[in-house]
Amino acid sequence: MIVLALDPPPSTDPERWCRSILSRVSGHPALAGVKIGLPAIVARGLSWVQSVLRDARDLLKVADLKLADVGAIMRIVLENLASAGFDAAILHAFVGREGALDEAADWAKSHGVKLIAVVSMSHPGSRQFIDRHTSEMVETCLSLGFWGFVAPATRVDMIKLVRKLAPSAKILSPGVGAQGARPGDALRAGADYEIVGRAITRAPDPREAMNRIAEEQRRALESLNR
Ligand code: BMP
Repeated sequence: MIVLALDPPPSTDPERWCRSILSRVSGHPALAGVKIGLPAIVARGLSWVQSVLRDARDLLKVADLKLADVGAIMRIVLENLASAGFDAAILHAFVGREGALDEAADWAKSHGVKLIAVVSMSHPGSRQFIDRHTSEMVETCLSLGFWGFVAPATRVDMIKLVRKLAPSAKILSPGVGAQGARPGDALRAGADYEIVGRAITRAPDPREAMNRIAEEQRRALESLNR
């Protein structure tokens, strides 16, 4: 399953770019969700996002601002994101429970927004600080009722660790394609979704690229069941 990262390149019109990609991949059976983050929102604000998300209908709609602030501020941002039509939001777990994650979790619970915590990242530098605390961050976020975790397709040992600690949470794994991870490897390690951006959005034919990635995912999972 694929969560498509819609990160418009600079000097494009983000709305037209997102609509054009979505129109090419919409209805694909492997497409489970879309993720919109800083590249799109910094370029043009939030107002246009609402109509794009409306077109995404029953897909998971993830806001990726990787929030890392005090609780009161994260609640304001979450409220704006929910009003724009997002049903899930990504937060950094390293800000800790008290006065930050706990307040965000309270707000999200009462407004039906799914929270997803970053507990390990796809770039090598994640090992320097973040990965040293992955287990504690997973435990804290689980106790606060977080819906899911971001763990990297580029280091499947981290996915396995998160899956062991959180058997029924969702795991979303970036790093497939442009960052070097092979489609399907994260799913085999226990992820629910592979986050894919440029390998699809910058391909000459995004639908064909999605077909190819979905087929690789299928084959990887099939080999697991053999
Ligand atoms: P791409 O497939 O083009 O490399 O895009 C990956 C997407 O996943 C980007 O939107 C990026 O912000 C996000 N991401 C990541 O690459 N690594 C992480 O550890 C966490 C992310 O959210």
